[in-house]
Amino acid sequence: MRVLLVHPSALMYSEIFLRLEPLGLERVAAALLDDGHDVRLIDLQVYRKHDLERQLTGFAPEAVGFSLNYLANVPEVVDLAKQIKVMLPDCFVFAGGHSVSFVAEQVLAHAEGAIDVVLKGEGETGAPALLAAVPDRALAEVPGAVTADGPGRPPAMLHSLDDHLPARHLGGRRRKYFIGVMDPAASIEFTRGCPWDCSFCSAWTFYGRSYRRLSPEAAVADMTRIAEPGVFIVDDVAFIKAQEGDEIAAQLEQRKIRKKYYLETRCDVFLRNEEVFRRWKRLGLEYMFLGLEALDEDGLKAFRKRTTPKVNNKALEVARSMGLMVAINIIADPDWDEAHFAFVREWAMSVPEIVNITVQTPYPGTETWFTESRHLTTLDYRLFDVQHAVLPTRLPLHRFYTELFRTQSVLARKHLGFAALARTTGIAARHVLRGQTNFVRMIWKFDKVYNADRQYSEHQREARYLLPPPAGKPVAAPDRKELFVHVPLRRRP
Ligand code: B12
Ligand code: SF4
Repeated sequence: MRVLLVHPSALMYSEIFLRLEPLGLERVAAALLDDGHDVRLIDLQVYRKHDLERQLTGFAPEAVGFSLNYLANVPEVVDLAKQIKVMLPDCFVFAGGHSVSFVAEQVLAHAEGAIDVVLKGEGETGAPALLAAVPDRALAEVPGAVTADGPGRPPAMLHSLDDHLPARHLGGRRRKYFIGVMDPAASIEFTRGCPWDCSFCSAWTFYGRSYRRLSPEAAVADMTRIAEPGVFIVDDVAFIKAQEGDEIAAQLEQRKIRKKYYLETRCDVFLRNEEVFRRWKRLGLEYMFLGLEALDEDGLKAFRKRTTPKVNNKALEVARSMGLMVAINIIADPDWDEAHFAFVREWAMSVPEIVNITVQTPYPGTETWFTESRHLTTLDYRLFDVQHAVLPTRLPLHRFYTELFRTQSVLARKHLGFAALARTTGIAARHVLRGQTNFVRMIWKFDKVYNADRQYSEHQREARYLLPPPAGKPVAAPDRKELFVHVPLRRRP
């Protein structure tokens, strides 16, 4: 079958700090190629809509599959699906990915028949099975498939992550993918899932709190296929088990593979497995993202982070001593007032790390979606991107954004502004000379993207598709199995 896979356009966040290859979609593409399909992939983060239209007329796909990892992309994908059904009425349209797995029925309803199936869970097993079922319309039999008639069988977990390494060659425009000064950068996956259970996060609920890994051989084989000098390791929590990080490191050392790496991990994991991180530092680890989320004990408890400010501070200290560049995330509560923002600004300026602030957002698939006692002030999917306030703000909304962006901009200037530019001029010049302008453009784009007026006005737009509110809220945390998309084998009754 001729299959076109589509990744939607970038969200606000990606306009500045990073833009990464659609790794999940590339793995789905690999599985479909292995099954003998003729597959093309277009990423609207780096291509325009007219490029998509050209593919639709030139390639005339028999099936189009959308990646919907982000809730904020739902309206765009629903509208594109509707246009495709007008252009190619016989084309089979399906969507899969993280967020859509939690709102499958609603997205099918918004699409009014333009999306035939939402495929919940991992796509490597589901997508080939789905396309095989299309000729006989035996869609309800496919694990994970949800149709207008409702859900069918539960999604199946991939037997081995070593299968279907990403089809990176399909994307094109790879030089557009970057993260900060790592420009260009590719992405790689070593492990999947997370054994923790933070209340605001759906990474663990998607995979039923399971945690799996690629074999070190497959991980390194994938690394050898990457041409880019920078690599973003997409794992939710990198190197949870020291041995796993060591095994990959040993093979990279043996093959003398050196790259610049960026990864995300937890403070307690970093401290526990300090030696592995030191080894990776020698291999080229430069940047590390630590999700601190809150500065105080109560905040950490509320998020069920299962760590303490003491552990977090110690991790920052050790990372500094190792010469790692650390980025940390703090979640802004819509209840913050001016004094709280000022406190966070002061704290952030007192530490050498890059500080990033996101806005607390209850997402379907998380516990807070059910337990948050404040009423959502909007159900517009586009605002669920952790940059907008969807819960009532203590300050008037515009004032909240003014404070948020004052804080963002103080922090950005600390790293991206004139002082930082003076330090990074060498880097910037080298990038431009190599034709890599992503990083340089990002430095100058900040004020255009992060702007209180823009943010506030986005609340005034007409919303054609509304997220269904959680029923009967607030409630106690639901039975966690009800939150799971995948039920790991050992937990099945
Ligand atoms: C790496 C990552 C990123 C990367 C982006 C990678 C990329 N270009 O896709 C970066 C750092 C840029 C990023 C940014 C953001 N992220 Co992010 N990210 C992740 C993370 C940790 C892993 C995703 C990943 O690459 N996994 C590995 C690949 C192989 O798996 P996958 O993409 O999920 O694909 C599989 C399935 O989803 C499915 N699938 C995917 N596409 C398709 C398509 C079809 C047709 C089918 C059938 C199946 C299918 O099959 C794939 C293979 O099994 C997830 C958490 C998680 N564990 O999922 C959060 C996560 C997806 N991100 C999240 C958020 C909130 C964001 C941001 C909005 C804000 C932020 N500060 O983090 C921004 C917005 C990004 C944007 N679109 O512009 C939330 C999503 C919340 C939501 N419900 O919308 C998540 C779940 C984290 C969380 N804390 O809950 N993110
Ligand atoms: S926030 Fe991090 S540690 Fe917590 S559940 Fe999500 S991925 Fe795991």
